[in-house]
Amino acid sequence: MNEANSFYGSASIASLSLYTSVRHRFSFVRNLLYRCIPFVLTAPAFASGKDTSIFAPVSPSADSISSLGIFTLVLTLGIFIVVAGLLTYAIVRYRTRPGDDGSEPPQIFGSTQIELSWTIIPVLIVTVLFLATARVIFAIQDAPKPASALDVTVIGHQFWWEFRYPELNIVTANELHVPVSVAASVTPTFLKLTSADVIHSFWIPRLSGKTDLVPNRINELWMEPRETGLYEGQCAQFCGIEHAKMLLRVYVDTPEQFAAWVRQQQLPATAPATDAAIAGRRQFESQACINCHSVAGTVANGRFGPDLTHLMGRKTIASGAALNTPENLAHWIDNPDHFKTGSLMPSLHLSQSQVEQITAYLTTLN
Ligand code: HEC
Ligand SMILES: [Cu+2]
Repeated sequence: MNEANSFYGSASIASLSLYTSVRHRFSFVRNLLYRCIPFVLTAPAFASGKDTSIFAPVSPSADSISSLGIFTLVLTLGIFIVVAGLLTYAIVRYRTRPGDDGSEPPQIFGSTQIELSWTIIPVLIVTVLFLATARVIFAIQDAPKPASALDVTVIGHQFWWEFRYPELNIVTANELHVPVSVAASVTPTFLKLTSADVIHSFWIPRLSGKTDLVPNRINELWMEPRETGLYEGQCAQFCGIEHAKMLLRVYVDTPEQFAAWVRQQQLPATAPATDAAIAGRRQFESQACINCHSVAGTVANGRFGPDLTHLMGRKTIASGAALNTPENLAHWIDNPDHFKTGSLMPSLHLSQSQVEQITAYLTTLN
């Protein structure tokens, strides 16, 4: 989330710089340079901002995409330097000088040599870029799937992510757990992507390329993270009013951590023990909550909202819109607009004590 902020920060510094430069037209170039300095200085900082940087890949597919990106950047930077250099040279060399007679310079017309060169060179450059890109696309798409691979189905919803592990019988939301892939245990994760409503897009820049989730269609994506940690991402397709609050969190666990997480997720929901939690469960089951949410082993089997069986195993709620604390849960149940104005969960206008009881129940769902 912070990375996203710093990104917007840098972008707005850049647009502000351009704006101020345009206003002071007299010293346009000088201003452009001065005003862009903060942006140029902060750009590497946000580009290397660990969690979402495209320049810090930790998975082979993200690696090759990143190398291709750098190759393209270097090539186009070369073109930019040549073109801008020639342009600057021409502007300085042929500027108006005192005593110019105002006559036209000699006109050169119809030089086959020049015309051929400015046709052939760009065609060659485009061909090189095309071939390099096609190579990366096919290498990623055709990568063999080892038997040890983990399968996950990702379903995009307005405005949250559903993760299903068909072989492990796990359903969770918004926070994906995958094992790290090391030489001793090669465990890439193969994702099948689809959508329950509109088009969303799955993008964890450090782990893989961006792939859309399209209704009635299954797209595929794989990642093979080599380092443990938390990797963040964001729905990359405008999918409705709360698109910007559709964050993605991928936890890359050690094989032991992942096994423990799987065991925990496979357990049925914990039975509430305290009076408040027992009353809360009764409230929960008598409200509309159960039409939209599932809690394994109870009457709640809705599919419209996130599965709540192991709600407390998640660090955030509502796709990263808020930290998963009892206070935030109470605010959320009272009125989801508190964190996410356009969320598709309605406020059920519960009383203060109903909210407290339901919160007490939800916090038992480990
Ligand atoms: C009309 C369907 C609907 C009803 C009714 C409903 N919810 Fe939700 N709920 C949702 C949706 C959709 C989301 C996901 C919102 C988002 O992130 O944009 C959600 C999210 C949540 C979350 C956050 C889960 C997470 O991991 O992000 C909790 C907790 C929750 N609801 C609890 C409740 C409780 C308790 C009730 C009953 C008082 C309830 N909901 C009623 C649809 C519903
Ligand atoms: Cu989306």
